[in-house]
Amino acid sequence: GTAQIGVVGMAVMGSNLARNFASKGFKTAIFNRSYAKTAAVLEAHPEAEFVGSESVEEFVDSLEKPRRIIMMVKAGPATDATIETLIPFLDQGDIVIDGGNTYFPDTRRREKMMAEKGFNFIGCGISGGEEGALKGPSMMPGGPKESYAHVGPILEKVSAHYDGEPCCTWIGTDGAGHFVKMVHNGIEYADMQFIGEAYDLLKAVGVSAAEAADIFAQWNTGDLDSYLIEITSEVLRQVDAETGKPLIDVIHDAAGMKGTGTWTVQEALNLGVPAAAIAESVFARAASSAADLRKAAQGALSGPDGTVQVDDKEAFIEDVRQALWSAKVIAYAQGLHLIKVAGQEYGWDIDVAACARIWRAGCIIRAKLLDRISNEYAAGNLETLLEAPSIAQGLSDANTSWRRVVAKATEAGVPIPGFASALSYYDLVRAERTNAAMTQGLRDFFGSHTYRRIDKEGTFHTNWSGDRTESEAVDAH
Ligand code: NBP
Repeated sequence: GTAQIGVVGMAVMGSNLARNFASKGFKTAIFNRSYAKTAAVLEAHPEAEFVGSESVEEFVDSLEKPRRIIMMVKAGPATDATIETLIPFLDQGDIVIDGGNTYFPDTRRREKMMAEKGFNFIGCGISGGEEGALKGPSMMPGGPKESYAHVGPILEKVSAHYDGEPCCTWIGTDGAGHFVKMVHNGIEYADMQFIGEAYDLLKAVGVSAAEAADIFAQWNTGDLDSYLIEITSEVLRQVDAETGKPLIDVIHDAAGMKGTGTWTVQEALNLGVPAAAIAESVFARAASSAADLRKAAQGALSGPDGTVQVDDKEAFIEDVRQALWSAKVIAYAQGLHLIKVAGQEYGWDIDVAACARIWRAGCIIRAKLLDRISNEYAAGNLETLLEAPSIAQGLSDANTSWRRVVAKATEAGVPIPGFASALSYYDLVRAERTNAAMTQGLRDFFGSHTYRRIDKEGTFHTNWSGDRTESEAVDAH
């Protein structure tokens, strides 16, 4: 065969990605389980150098060796089924890439299975939706490093670019790429939750949707410059044709989700990584959709009506901007910390700076801040983003504003689970001493779980039910 790359799955993402490959000059083989989609793509895009096949065998044969095949099919069983149909026709050394939103343990399992058969398997997180697939997404490939040399240049060419640098790089072995994509989505949940809280607070001081659209557009010219802030302005400016009201006021306030945010939080819990601001963002969506819970609580609970009283409205709006920036930084810090810990835990050897670098364009969380974050990680071996000098300084400068916003919102009864959780994290991780001493004391009291002391080595237990003397415990529970 002569095609340089093959795409399996001609739904929205696959067809756009295939067009992207073709537009960059790659002869592209295309295939879909049911031929109708392939035929439709061939017909709609005569300009593209496609090789369409009706059978898997024909498709695999149309590719030059070692083959490069990227699957863009539904995550889960459909991906396993697609791999199974490819296997009989593959040769040793061929490379199969899964570009779907796959849960990373599945990628680890598939990579192992494929390696045992002599095939290379790459799990590649792809962000940017339909437009990204067509014009340049952010790509997060993980798998055998040697095989990246063969596919990397092609992926880098079709990926988004930031200052001429591709938003695609080898992330790490087996599931690393899909893990990083998962955390990207977790951060995306937090980003969006914070934007929602910021808008709620603007409304609470009497800002209209149209005014808020201008405010977000203004914020987008500064430190908050990002895709999500930009489209927030667009959403706020939209007027509903039917009612003449701002569209935002007629959209049902129950948020959907597809699972990647939940996976991020589950993984944070598995690894014991504090990522509460991201978790609050997932829980906020769950709360929004818990109709029965909300109805029952609305009927029973009282409190302030959500109006924020301020003397200086402009100053408060600036405070909200600072709070939004600060909370956003915390979500990035939590997500990147999760990536760092997972990289150690799973032996992925992840370069955190590179993750931030390839998120600068193409993906949903693309933001000016990511350039600074990637530079900070590249400059020093950071345990947390929060210790980076420019970040710590920024948070310090914004701190009074952030606290004022949390206090005002709390007084007024405006729910701000994201802003408040992010601020608690800030105070928790910088505290010299946490309240965990109490937890340890209580655990020792009711369960003889023992504790350590600040002034000497060893594990201790107090005889709470007897004479209350302390003894050194031999066997820590
Ligand atoms: P879908 O997720 O809707 O999947 C449709 C494709 O999967 C079709 O090609 C379909 O073939 C194929 N397929 C199914 Br369903 N079951 C199959 C099976 N048992 N065997 C073989 N093929 C099967 O497509 P999409 O929205 O283009 O997304 C593709 C992937 O990209 C997904 O994993 C998605 O999560 C991921 N992704 C999506 C976005 C986005 O913004 N939409 C962004 C980033 C990543 P058929 O035509 O024969 O039914």
